[in-house]
Amino acid sequence: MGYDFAQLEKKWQEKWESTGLFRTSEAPRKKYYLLVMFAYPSGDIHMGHFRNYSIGDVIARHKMMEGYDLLHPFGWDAFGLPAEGAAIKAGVDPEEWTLRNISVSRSTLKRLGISYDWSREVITCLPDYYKWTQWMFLQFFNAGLAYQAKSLANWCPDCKTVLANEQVINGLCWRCSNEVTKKDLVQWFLRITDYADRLLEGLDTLEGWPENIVAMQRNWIGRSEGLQIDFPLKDSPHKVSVFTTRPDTLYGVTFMAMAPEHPLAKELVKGTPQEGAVLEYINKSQLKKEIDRTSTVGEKDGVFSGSYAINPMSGDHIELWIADYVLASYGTGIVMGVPAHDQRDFLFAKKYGIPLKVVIEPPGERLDAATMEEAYVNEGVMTHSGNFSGIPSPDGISAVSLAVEEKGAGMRTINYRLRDWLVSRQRYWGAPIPIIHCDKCGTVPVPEKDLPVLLPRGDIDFVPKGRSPLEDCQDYIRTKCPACGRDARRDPDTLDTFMCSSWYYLRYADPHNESAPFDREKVKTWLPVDLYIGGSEHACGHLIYFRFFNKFLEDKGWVPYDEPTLRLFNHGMVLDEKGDIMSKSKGNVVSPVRLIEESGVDVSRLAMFFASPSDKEVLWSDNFIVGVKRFVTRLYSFFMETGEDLFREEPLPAFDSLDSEAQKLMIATHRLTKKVSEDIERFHFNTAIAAMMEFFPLVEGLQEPDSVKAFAMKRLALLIAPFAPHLGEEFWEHMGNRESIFRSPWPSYDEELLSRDMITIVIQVNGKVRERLVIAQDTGVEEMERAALASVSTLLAGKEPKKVITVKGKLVNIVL
Ligand code: ANZ
Ligand code: ZN
Repeated sequence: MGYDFAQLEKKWQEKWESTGLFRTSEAPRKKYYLLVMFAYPSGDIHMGHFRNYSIGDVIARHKMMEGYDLLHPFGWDAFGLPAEGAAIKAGVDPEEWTLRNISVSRSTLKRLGISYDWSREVITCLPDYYKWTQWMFLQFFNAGLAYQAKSLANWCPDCKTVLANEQVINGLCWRCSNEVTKKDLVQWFLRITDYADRLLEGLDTLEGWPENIVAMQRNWIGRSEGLQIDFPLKDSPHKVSVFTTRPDTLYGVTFMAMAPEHPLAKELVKGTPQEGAVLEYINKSQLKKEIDRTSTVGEKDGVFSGSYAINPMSGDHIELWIADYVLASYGTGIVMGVPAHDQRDFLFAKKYGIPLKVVIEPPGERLDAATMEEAYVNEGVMTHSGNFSGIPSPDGISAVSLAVEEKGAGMRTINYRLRDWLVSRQRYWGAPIPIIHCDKCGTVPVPEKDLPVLLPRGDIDFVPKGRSPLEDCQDYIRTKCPACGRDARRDPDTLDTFMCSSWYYLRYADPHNESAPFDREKVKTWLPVDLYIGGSEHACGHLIYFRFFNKFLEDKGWVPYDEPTLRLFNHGMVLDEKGDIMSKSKGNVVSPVRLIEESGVDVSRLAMFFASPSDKEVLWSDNFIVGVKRFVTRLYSFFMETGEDLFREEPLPAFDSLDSEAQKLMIATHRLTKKVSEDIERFHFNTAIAAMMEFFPLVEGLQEPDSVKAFAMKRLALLIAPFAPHLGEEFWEHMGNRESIFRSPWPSYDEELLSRDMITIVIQVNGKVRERLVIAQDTGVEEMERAALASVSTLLAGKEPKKVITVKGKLVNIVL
């Protein structure tokens, strides 16, 4: 009776399908919405998908066993550049290419046995979906939150399209990793900045989100409270306004610096001797990367404008420079330079011999401008600051702000790093923007009854030219104005695909609705998402955008919840053995299809889970398969060779009447139940599987009584089922059960029984007691060491211990 995984997988997958095991309930009693980030259909499923979606599958199956009604759907983020790239390269139709990839990937996901309700599948490039993406755009437009503006947009010369700020990663295009430049273009924006404060406040409620993602979003939104100060210009009607978070340093200003893109820069030098040098500098700085411009290391350069500003408080006359470490898009685009207390200003002043003026000193210390080697950026006591000298600098911030306001020389303001979301793209494969441009009526929204605005198909030249390919489709572009009936033109751009992915989680609640994006009651039933699983690379893009959509829809009364997802889990990446990213060009791609064909789904899953905790990277090696395969083969034979009679319902004898072998197994069974339950909650599938592997020989070894043996085996089948679902079902059926194992309740454990054999051990670091742990009496040395190292991991701070001394049942001493 060999382990024929292929036959087993087929059998159970067909059964799940025919019995509708994963079909979503229309009237859930106890709902659980498990969302995994949907996929780009750019090829077949890869190891990253396999891991991510299998993690979700474990949780889903576990939740089913806990009695929840699941919504566990899947879909495709199907618009976007790869399809167009294929169209250009291979001459295939983007839709055909996309749908073909979807069908390949979908059948792989089905072979992987993942518990999706396929009847709720969502495909964003089909009109029944993008109709509602367009509808969303119109809701924003009608609310005054979608607008067209000319701006210096991020431009990828390679993709020949604009990019949102969130799609520029360290100055590079998120798609092709080429350098992003700037281009002055008229584009569509969504006013996400109107929601900046609410997006920030919401972060405080997201306790189930990883702290680093919350911090990244907080940073990205970048709220900062400060003071806007107006400096009059000498011999000029103009004034220059700065934004500063450090009004306490106002008396230390020794120069002003203006962004090269600032509109005043060219104007101020017109006809002056400086004009040539300044214009040359402005052109040069356009070629630099933003990240280099703003870094606090490396040279900062600039050029003197010839103008002088006047400090409204001290009356000092100060030089106004043009310098490209100042960004045009932040604050006012001008900074007051305080070289003694700001590092970038310091580097700049040193380069040009601009004087330093110390106005903050560490309590009880003197600072000498002549010998400073870097800016003093900390708090301290104000000095050389007129009436403010002597007061602590944190108090100085409000005191100076007040004085500046009283003088009418400025006011307190709040600045955000967040910019409005640029949503138009000059590409073909996206949802058309449902706007008509009319010479008489201006921008006119397409009436809802005319949605969707269908993307024209057929003979289209996809090669990017820097403007939308749709612009050349005259049949598409030429239309009538819905307001006045005259000749008008459709907007030629398409929507950022991140708009499609900003609301798909709502569509899953009601995927076939033809008269609305979704039914409010259904959304009320299923939302918010109980757990969202996906990659952390979306921290400052998708994961902000979908919160923004949700808040907007809440304002419009469409969604009764403020936040779309209460709990977020980021899985780690799958890398190759050496820790490199898998890619076709490196030739190190591991195919999940090969793995499951060689070893089966369950073995592949167990091996992948066993390799590392779910939030950490996996350095994949086929070696992980070997040990797991041995375990599974033994487990399978053991279960299938155990006669069905053993599992006839027989009451368990009282614990105290059992012999010590049987007692030991009973306790181990309860302990395993607790361990696996807790490990699933914290996504530590690796230790859950290790515990099951350790447990199995105990079951194999027990001779009698049958009832205890049967109890332990049943338990093992239940606990392993979420991880190895086909095996779980097979074992369950073999034991005489007719219903799916996933319809049986998740087992509970007896705390009282567990406490009977627990002991406390001591964890020492260099002989000093640091921790005490409660563990099972018979915990092995290895497990003790593992638990000990984990319990003091913050103390170790990544240091490798020199030696670990373990006394079983007593202590672990870690020597550094
Ligand atoms: C004077 C000063 C003195 C500053 C000091 C800092 C330290 P956040 O917290 O990010 O809002 N700044 C303002 N606008 C800028 C721009 N367009 N490009 C580059 N830098 C800009 O930072 C606010 C601070 O960043 C401001 O406070 C300003 O420098 C600089 F000891 O003003 B500060
Ligand atoms: Zn009109």
